[in-house]
Amino acid sequence: MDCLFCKIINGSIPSDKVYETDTVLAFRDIQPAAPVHILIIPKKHIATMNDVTEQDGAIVADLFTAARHIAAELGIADAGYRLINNVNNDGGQVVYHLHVHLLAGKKLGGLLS
Ligand code: DGP
Repeated sequence: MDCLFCKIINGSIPSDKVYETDTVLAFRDIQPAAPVHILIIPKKHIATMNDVTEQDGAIVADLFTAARHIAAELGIADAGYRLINNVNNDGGQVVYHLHVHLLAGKKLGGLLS
């Protein structure tokens, strides 16, 4: 499959992994937008949030559970963090494998513009 994040999952492209389960992988973004910028992805290839089905409920829960574990492990849970999912072109999605951005490490500015 010609998917960048599937190649990171299968190890053919290296990544700086921070968390992994049977269903989820998390690694540092190569273009960090904050001092902490981690991508949390399902191991199942799902292109966008538009492709999530009712059968993927456990996977979506696993993404958010992973975020909680990572925040605790990195010591950022109390200070706070932001989770973002970009969908398609207007949402700013560049990689078409579902992912949640975890941003932290500074006071983040306003989101809506
Ligand atoms: P999005 O715009 O939501 O599709 O975000 C895609 C992110 O993926 C973007 O912040 C940069 C990151 N990225 C792109 N290529 C790579 C890569 O090869 N390795 C890592 N770690 N991150 C990547």
